[in-house]
Amino acid sequence: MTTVAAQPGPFTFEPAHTALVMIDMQRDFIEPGGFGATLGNDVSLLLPVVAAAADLVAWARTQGIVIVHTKECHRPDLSDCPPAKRLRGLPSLRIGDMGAMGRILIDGEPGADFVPQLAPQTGDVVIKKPGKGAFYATPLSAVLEGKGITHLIFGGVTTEVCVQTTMREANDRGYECLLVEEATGSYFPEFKEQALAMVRAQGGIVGWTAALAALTGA
Ligand code: C5J
Repeated sequence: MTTVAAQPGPFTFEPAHTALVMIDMQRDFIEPGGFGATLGNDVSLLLPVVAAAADLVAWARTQGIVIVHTKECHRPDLSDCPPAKRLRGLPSLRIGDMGAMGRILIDGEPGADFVPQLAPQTGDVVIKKPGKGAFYATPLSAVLEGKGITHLIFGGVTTEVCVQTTMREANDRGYECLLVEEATGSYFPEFKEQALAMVRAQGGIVGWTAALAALTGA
């Protein structure tokens, strides 16, 4: 068993029954010209997350922890993209339109791929998801159950959207969840801080948060 100094209290896990879920570290969210930028966001705000997320993945490999990479993307024919998602707001380009990194948020296009520092390795699990939560319309539950996973460690982007949604889905399914603070980020730094606070409030209503060094030094 490993115990980490976390908030609101210690987080204890067995690496053999733990998975790291790295959420949506894709070029479409992190690089200029992708989905995040079309929505008017300053994507450079997510750059500091990349190194910390890569360090988290590297640490998980040394522990033999299952590594899951999620990828928000849609089929080229958009059959898995609800019109409500595609048509909402006034982005400069919509999902499926041609952008600087290929069609926005479409599976197989360069923009939907992972940033090189977070590229999956052989043996990692890749989950393609059409929604914000990684359990919705994906095989994630079955994969985790098949591997006997009880605890999840989270990183990725963005904290208050896909990371928090997935953590809440996981919490409702009975997983013990830890979010690693430096390995997650938002286009809105204040939303990140509030999301971390929401997770660990009320005795850990959604789970725990911890600094990366607390985990890697545990
Ligand atoms: C968003 C995500 N922000 N991965 N997706 O639309 O958080």
